[in-house]
Amino acid sequence: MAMHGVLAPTIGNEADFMKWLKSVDTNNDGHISKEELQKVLKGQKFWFPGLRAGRALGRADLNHNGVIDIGLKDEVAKLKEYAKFLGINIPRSQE
Ligand SMILES: [Ca+2]
Repeated sequence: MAMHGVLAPTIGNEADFMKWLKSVDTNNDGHISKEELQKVLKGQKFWFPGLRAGRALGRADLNHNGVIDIGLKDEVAKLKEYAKFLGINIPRSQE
């Protein structure tokens, strides 16, 4: 995989990703809504955050309830895949 030096997005391990997901879930309801995802993308200066958030949901919302369920491994795995694809920064914990 090609690296882009300091601009390479960081994707932490499973625990880091779960921690990040919980920080994205600003109302702590155990789900990631399109709006919450959109906020993150906007914060990281992505273009078309609404469109991308919608796409992320389209890929990761496997049971079609309109949100990403943090408790569902498969939905979390799909979202992680898409986050990696987009290049979203997931802070790595310092160990
Ligand atoms: Ca879902």
